[in-house]
Amino acid sequence: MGICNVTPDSFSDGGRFVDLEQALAHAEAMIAAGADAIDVGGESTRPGAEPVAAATERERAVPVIAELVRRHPDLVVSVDTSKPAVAEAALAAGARIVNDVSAGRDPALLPLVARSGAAVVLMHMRGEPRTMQADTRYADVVAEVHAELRERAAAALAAGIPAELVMLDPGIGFGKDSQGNLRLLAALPDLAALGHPVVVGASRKRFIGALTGAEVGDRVPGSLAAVAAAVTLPRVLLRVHDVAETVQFLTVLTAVAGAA
Ligand code: HH2
Repeated sequence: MGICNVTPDSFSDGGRFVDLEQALAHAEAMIAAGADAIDVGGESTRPGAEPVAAATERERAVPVIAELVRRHPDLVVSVDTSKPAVAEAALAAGARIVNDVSAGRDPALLPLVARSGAAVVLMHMRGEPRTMQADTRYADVVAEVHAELRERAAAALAAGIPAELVMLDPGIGFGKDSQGNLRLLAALPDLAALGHPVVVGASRKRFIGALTGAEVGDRVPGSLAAVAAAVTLPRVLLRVHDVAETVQFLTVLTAVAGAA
């Protein structure tokens, strides 16, 4: 799933795709490179980011979604939002996934997704983006994140979303330190054992810089290492910035596995 941030302030590509044509050209390049899905977001959730109004987020994201759906009827388009008003407009425009970094914190979101027949990504985050890195201590990060996701998945099922349409994401970088992120990546098989598809978004994130010293634009190799940690899962959606590099990496990895 390629990332299309229609925002002025995203951490790795903020400001590059703020208008409709730029965002579409970026999405088209990712589709040509082999993306199966595109995640369109109109609000940055990087550490320290300020929230934006629903109307602003909707005006940024929905025209891009509508045009992608019109041009590529088979493409899975996802909307990266926590706001029911934005999700509703995106679903009406043809989005098939609501990617919610707050895991359905707004009580209107899960029933809305259930009514639409779309899928939902429930991502773990501690607090909110503005403050989430203030306290990254856990007694047991894996146990706590997985327990919370299990509880949110139960809420999604109770709202009427079928289990195969409820995807779980440990929220790499969302209120976790580098060691916490690494432990969550190492524990992905345990997350998958909860019985839902898993989503992993480690692309270009800060823990890669902390480990290697690489600046945000130079983190493709580290991002691919995180992909390697996720790709053995039975059902996984990889949220990435660098689609061509990821597809090449997965093509060779899969070919070698197939030749064994
Ligand atoms: N990470 C970001 C945003 N949305 N959604 C899911 N499911 N998982 C993630 O790990 C995730 C996410 C943050 O990355 P990015 O979109 O590149 O930056 P920003 O939030 O600054 O727009």
